[in-house]
Amino acid sequence: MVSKGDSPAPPGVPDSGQGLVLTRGDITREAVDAIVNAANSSLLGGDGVDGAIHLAAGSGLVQECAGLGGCPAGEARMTKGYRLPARHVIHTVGPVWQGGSAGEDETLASCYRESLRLAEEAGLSSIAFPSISTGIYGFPIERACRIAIREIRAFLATARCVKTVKAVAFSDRDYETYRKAAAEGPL
Ligand code: AR6
Repeated sequence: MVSKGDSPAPPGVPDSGQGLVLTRGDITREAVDAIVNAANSSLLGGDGVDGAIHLAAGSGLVQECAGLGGCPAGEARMTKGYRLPARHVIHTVGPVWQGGSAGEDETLASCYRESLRLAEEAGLSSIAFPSISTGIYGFPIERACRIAIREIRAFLATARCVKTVKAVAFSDRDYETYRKAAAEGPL
């Protein structure tokens, strides 16, 4: 599933339900092995997708997170999914946008790589990402989508366990941005 309606999948984007899958919706509804949370370094919850994930998961999630001792930007930590349909949550901390010269691109790329590495190490096969850093943290979405798609494709090329990586856009506009970035081909 990549495109809406009957439009064909853009080049390089499989529509078999495996590989990179672009979709639009609320990530808390995704019944995958792991959803990724765009957290802050405390891992104790916040607004945006972080707030939505904690609300849907219930208080068990923040209790487990409290034992993790936080997480630096660019790294990731895994917990159980509690009341979510997803079995696990992978919490990663994106960069705060500071204009683009403060290593934001590399930190964002690291969030994708580290989250995927944890999923692979745990033997998971499906994982769903929100658009990390593009809300409250202010990272421009076009630039973030290119980085996300580049890292996901590179990872899938060698992954053994992870078969499906969903990029979940929260709005039609964000979905279109992902679709255009994916249609550009390998980035
Ligand atoms: N499902 C999918 N995507 C969502 C959802 C949802 N339910 N809700 C929001 N988004 P943000 P950040 C999208 O602000 O920029 C928190 O307070 C949203 O439209 O959630 O990484 C943390 O604790 C946007 O495209 O995360 C941190 O303090 C994307 O998710 C800070 O915000 C990310 O937006 C992290 O900021």
